[in-house]
This record gives sequence, structure tokens and C-alpha cells, in this order.
Amino acid sequence: MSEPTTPDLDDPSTDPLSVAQAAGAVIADRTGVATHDVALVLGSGWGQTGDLIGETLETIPNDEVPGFRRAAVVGHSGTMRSVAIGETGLRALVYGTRTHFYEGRGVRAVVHAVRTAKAAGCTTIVLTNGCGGLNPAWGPGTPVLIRDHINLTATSPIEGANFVDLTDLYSPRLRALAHDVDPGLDEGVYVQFRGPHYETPAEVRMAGILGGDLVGMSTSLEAIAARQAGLEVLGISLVTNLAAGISDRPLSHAEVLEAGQAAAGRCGELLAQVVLRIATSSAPTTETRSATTTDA
Ligand code: 8IG
Repeated sequence: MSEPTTPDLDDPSTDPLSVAQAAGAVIADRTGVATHDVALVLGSGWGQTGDLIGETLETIPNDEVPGFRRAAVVGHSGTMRSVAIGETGLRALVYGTRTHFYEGRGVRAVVHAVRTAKAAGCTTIVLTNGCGGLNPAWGPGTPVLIRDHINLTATSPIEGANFVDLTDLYSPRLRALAHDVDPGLDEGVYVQFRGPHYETPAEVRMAGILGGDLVGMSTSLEAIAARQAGLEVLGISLVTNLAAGISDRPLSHAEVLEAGQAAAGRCGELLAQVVLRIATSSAPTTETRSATTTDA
């Protein structure tokens, strides 16, 4: 038996959109449905929360889908699932893990799940993550809606002269739906650092001065690729720890996983309700959301 081969996204001669098309075709084939509707990326601490959305109808190991590989982080699951959204007849494509920029596989690998979600027919994507919080009122286990981001990776998933508008990247419509579900939800600006080290206290102070409320190592690049693809984006962070220097405790990955476990109830309920609301609400047309221009 030979190892399954996967296209090398990082090779400049590879077309990332055709790999996403191939991945979408495998997902359609394996799940028996031509299209999925809502995609979810489950970040640190969100692992169990997909279960409340509905029945899992199919589980596909990542390495059986073109362009995907096994998870690199302990505590992240290397599968994607096709999940019934309650009784709506719609389907969620739930990624149990993501590729992080710090893994060094390039930006194309980071956003491949997003492009595959588009190829699989999704019109909405919910990006979740575990992160550090700057607001001392946000104890470990607090979910916070992402209102906007600051991308400190010094890179972009967009190739060529495509000037994508990022105004209202994190859909006000979807944030309103989330507030309907949980009126107590706070919002914040997410700052993506490269990682994999956590920030120094000085870097956390800098993030605050820049207007950030949350610090993490994901989501922003994915959100940009989602906007380019015309997907409507919702971002939800789970504050698993106070950012470095905000509390006097050192940061540990074990603590992150622990906070996720503790918050699974509230976050799972929130996510399930939000996805149900998304599925039963009518989305604006792609034309009004896709914002690529080539004439800037
Ligand atoms: I979970 O405090 C988690 N991920 N950059 N900083 C950064 N990423 C994180 C943190 C944090 N906590």
C-alpha cells in the first residue's frame, strides 16, 4: 500500500483553488451531499462544542482530503465532520482542527480549510479560537465575539493585485444573531501574532495600545481568505487565559486545554444556537459581500 499523496500547496506551480475544488469534491463524495451550508473551524478549547449542533453523519480523517494533513498540536483532532444542523436539513462542515501559520507550511495551507468550505458550497464560516484576553474581567472560559482584527503576521492569504475590502469583515448581521442568542456576549478586537511563543508582557501592552482586546495565533488570515471567497464570517474567541502580564501567572498549554473543558457547556450551547440561527436566517447574496477589486 502506498501512502496517500496530497498536493503540495506551498509549491508555486500548485493552484490552491483547484486543490480546494478537489477537496470539496472528496467531501461531497464521502458525505453523499452535493453541498454543505455552514463551515465551522474549532480552535483550542472548542473541541467538544461541535457535538451540540446536531448528529454527526460522517467523519473524514484530514489526511484523506487533498491539501489537508494530520493535526500538529496535541489536543486538536485531525478530522472533519459533516453534521446535521438540528432538524433544518442543512449541513455543517465542522473542522476539528486548523493549520496554524507557525507550523511553517505557508499561508495557503493555513487558509485551505476556508477555501475548501467555499468549494463545498458553504456560504458562512464560523471561526473559533482559544486566545489570551487583555480585559481582566474576562476570566478563563469567557467567549468573546470578534468585532475586528489586527493582523500582525506581516503576510496575507491573497495572491496578486487583488485589493479585498475588509470593512465589516466580521459580519454585523451574524454578530447581531449571536447577541440575540446570548445578550451578555462582549466583543473585542483580535490581534493575530505569528507565535508559537506567547507574547511578552510588553507585546501584550502594545496590542492593547494598538486597540486589541484579544491575542492569538490564528483566525485573521482565515477571515481574510473567507472574505475574498465571498463567505460571511463570524469569529468567536474563547479566552482561555489572561494574556501575559495581565495576571501574574505564567501561561501553559495545559491551562488552555483545561479552560476549554470548563467552558465546553456554555460555548457548545452558544455555538449550537448560533449555527441554528444562521441556518434558519436568510443570508445576503454573495454579490453584496464579495468585495474583490483589481482596479485599486
Ligand atoms: I489558547 O495568550 C491561547 N492562544 N498569542 N497568546 C497567543 N495565543 C494564545 C494565547 C495567548 N492563548
